[in-house]
Amino acid sequence: MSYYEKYHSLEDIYHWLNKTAMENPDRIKVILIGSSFEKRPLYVVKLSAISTTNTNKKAIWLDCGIHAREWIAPAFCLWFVQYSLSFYETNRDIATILDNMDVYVLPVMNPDGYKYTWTTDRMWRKNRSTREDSRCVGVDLNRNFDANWCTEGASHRPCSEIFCGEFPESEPEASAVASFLRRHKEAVALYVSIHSYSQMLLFPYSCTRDLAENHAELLSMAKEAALKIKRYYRNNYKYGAGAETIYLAPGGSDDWAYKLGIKYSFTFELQDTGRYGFLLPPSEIPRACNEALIALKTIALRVVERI
Ligand code: 0X9
Ligand code: ZN
Repeated sequence: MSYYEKYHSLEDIYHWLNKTAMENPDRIKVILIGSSFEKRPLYVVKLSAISTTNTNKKAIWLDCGIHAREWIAPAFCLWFVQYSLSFYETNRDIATILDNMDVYVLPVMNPDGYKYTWTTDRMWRKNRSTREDSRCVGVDLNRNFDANWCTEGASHRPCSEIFCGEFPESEPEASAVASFLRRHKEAVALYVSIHSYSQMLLFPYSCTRDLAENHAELLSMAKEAALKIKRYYRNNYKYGAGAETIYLAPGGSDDWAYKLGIKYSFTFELQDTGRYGFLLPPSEIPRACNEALIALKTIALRVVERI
């Protein structure tokens, strides 16, 4: 069984990152974008084609593990990096994507929460920030972004699983990602955030029932990706605007990135639909990741045509 068919502890993932960067110095750069509440580093892997002479290259942003218990998400980020490194020479789709776009990958956006799911509480969702006025720990990082922040679908109560935090970007993890994207917003053409579970390909908005300005285009991209998953893996993924397809949930990273001007913005909810839920067995990692990969490739190729 390969390294990528298992779940890995946070320490393992940091080690993997270091090793992968050392072994691929011409393809990978590691960028420190900030640190977590408990002061763990937030590393982004910048993945590029070898011969990058084009300095105005567009980019894809991919983050995994905003929610601590969704272990398949970091597993997918690792899977994606490995796949891109291994198949650049032989897979035309991945070559087309990397020849036209760099990919910024944040494998674990919530390292403190992820660590906590390995040591103490497997079902932890939020980050691990503390506050003076409450004994409850953690903010839902996907309610902490500045997109109709803390309206219906989020909570001001620190003990809630969907606590939005004191103010938008109050959390160092959300603020590090938002600052990086603000600095790179001219380059980043596609934003993708990986979650689980429920098998959905979501796009803005989730923070309002209004339709995104390019709703029809996002819908057709998500539909094509879902059809590919169906054709290759015989699995059903729902797709649509977040507010209609899953629920109203303001303050999410996808809506915020969209409002920043990244017109192609998606949240993927990977396997399954509830049999194992967050406890997806390692034996299911390859299929879950391959499904997400084909969806990501499909959408990224459509974005390449438009940039
Ligand atoms: O509620 C969420 O944050 C996501 N679902 S999960 O079960 N992984 O927690 C859905 C996110 C959809 N996008 C936004 N709400 N912006
Ligand atoms: Zn999630």
